[in-house]
Amino acid sequence: MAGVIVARMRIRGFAIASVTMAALALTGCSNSQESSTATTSAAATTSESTVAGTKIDVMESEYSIELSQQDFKPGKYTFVVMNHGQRPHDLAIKGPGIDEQKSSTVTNGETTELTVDLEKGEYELWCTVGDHKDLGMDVKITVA
Ligand SMILES: [Cu+2]
Repeated sequence: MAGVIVARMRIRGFAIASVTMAALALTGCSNSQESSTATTSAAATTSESTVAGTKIDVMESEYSIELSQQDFKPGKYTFVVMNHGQRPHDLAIKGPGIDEQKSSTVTNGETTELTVDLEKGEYELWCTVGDHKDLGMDVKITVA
């Protein structure tokens, strides 16, 4: 019997805690917190486009992908893709924890960024435009 009572008290205590947290969350959204919340998200967006984590320069042209770094440790990386070629290119990546992510497509002289979290393992980076991958825009990196 005592066990049942303790269980009920725990459930009730949990319910109260949940309601309190929900109320706090609501208050936070609708009150003076709003401006600081907006500021925080704006700052996060800015730092992301400024380059989150380790910056890797990626030179793309017909038909190759060159990385400024070959050794990778687990962590956050931003691939800054520069199109030095004449045709449009992009950068896609897949590997542990990443099904497939890709940057926007850029034309000659343009840059685009792709931020990812790399885990230990092997990743493939390639260009998804046309048959560029088969033509040589395909590299593999190992995160160790
Ligand atoms: Cu390409």
